[in-house]
Amino acid sequence: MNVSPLQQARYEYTPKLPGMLRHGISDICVSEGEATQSVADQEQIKALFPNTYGKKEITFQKGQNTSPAKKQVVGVILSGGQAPGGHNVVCGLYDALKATNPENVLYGFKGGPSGLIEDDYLVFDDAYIDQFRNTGGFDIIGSGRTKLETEEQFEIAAKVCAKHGITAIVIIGGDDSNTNAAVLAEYMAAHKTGVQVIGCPKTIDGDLKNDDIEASFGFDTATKTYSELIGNIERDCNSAKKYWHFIKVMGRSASHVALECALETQPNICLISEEVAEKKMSLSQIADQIADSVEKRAAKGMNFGVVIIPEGVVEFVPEFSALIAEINEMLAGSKAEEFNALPDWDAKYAFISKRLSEESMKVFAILPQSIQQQLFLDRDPHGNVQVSLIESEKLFSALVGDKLAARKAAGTYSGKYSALHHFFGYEGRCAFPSNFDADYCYSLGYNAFMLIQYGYTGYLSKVSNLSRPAEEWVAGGMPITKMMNMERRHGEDKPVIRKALVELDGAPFKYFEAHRDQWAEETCYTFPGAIQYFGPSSVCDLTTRTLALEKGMC
Ligand code: FBP
Repeated sequence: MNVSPLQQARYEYTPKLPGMLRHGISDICVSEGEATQSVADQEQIKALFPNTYGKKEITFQKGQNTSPAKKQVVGVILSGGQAPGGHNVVCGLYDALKATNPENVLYGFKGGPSGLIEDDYLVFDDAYIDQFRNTGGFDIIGSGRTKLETEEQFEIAAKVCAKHGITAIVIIGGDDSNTNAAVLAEYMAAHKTGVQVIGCPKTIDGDLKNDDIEASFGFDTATKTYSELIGNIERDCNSAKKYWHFIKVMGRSASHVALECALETQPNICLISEEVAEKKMSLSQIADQIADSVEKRAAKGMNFGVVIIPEGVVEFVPEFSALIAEINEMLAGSKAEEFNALPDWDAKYAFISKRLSEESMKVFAILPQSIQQQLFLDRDPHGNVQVSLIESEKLFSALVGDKLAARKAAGTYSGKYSALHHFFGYEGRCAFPSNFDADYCYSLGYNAFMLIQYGYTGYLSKVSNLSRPAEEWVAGGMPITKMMNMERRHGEDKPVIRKALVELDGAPFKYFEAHRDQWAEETCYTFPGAIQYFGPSSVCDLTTRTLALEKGMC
């Protein structure tokens, strides 16, 4: 197989383990901490997880390995969106499993959780795994978004495990997948299947974090990749001095990705969805905020700039969410057919204007026609508007254009405004993992096996102290139930891991807030450049500004 020089060099990279895992398998012992409680709704969560609730936090240490010498057959699943480093979780898991006993076996279920249900798998060996070390992507076994959540699926999963003699399943996924890992662990324990379930925290969105999990893997590499591209655009923008660039970045609901990129590149504007929701901002207010920056910069002769927009922002604009809810209602059931049968956009517009409330019609009316039409074209299997597909970068640039035209007419603005659009999402999800993600992921996988070997189930592989050098990282495990609370989902109260949104009183947002007025008016761009894999540790091993600020390191 032909490989690039970097790919070859990355195959040879040795990921750094936490100091406590570096002494060899026979010298890793376990230290149990206090019994845990869920973050909220303790009685309800305890009742739902009678076999896995209240377990102790554990930490690994240097010392005699006392785990039972049992042959392990482990199955691993990659769940949800790709995130750089997933391959290294599998590699770390494989290496620890084989170092413990060469007879141990690792199955990889293909295409996400459905692979387990459909019994679609491969068995890893050295030659296969070595092609994926320190590389991006999830193509080692593929990923998928099927949810493992029903009793029927669990029953099939238990049968598949019994068929192969599987002793443990490792689920690498986000908040939903790890919630389901906890439910599966409880099922396996309640039915005395002997199958343990361990989760690993993944998502570029950065929204699986809490008091125990400092960062989800992939966030570091994805944000570094986007920040490199944004920095390059800023340079271009400051060279040509003729465009306003509107850049949407991934992050389905939380704005951690946008905020981290802003901290890395100091754009003129970065919207933060959580702030938009908190201040109940309207589309018009947001457009005014951006137009103010355009106007101030134009007054200084700078008809250019960069705006970062988080993918999920429109869902956080209250008037927009209300509009979406009305449209979903308007086209529910057979009404969609009536709408689709209308001959042209004018007829459809008349249909819409008769049915929307006055407030929603006002919002609808200010949208560019392409966005109005998008709201009726791209619908999910339930017939709902797919908000994530809305081109919000184009929406906001058009709204800003309208604001500036009005200001020009009023004589308060006389600059030039020409907008370009970008969406950075898939570009970052399969990049070669940064050294941080390569090390963190390998450690998570290695650690997951140690949890299995010591008999734990319903735990999330936990590696902490991440803002320090890897030598000082702390490896262990946390019961997933500790991170759970009850939330209303699809009309039912469900136990879930709480999604971490950007905290407006947290250090990363506070830093951004303290500097953004200056960034909006002046040109303060910073250029992070490409991820560096080889070179001084001060350049290659740096993690995110978000983590550094959260830990008071800068
Ligand atoms: P996960 O939450 O599964 O990690 O995925 C996050 C994400 O990358 C979002 O940022 C993005 O909105 C979404 O996946 C895109 O999903 P898809 O790959 O299905 O297009």
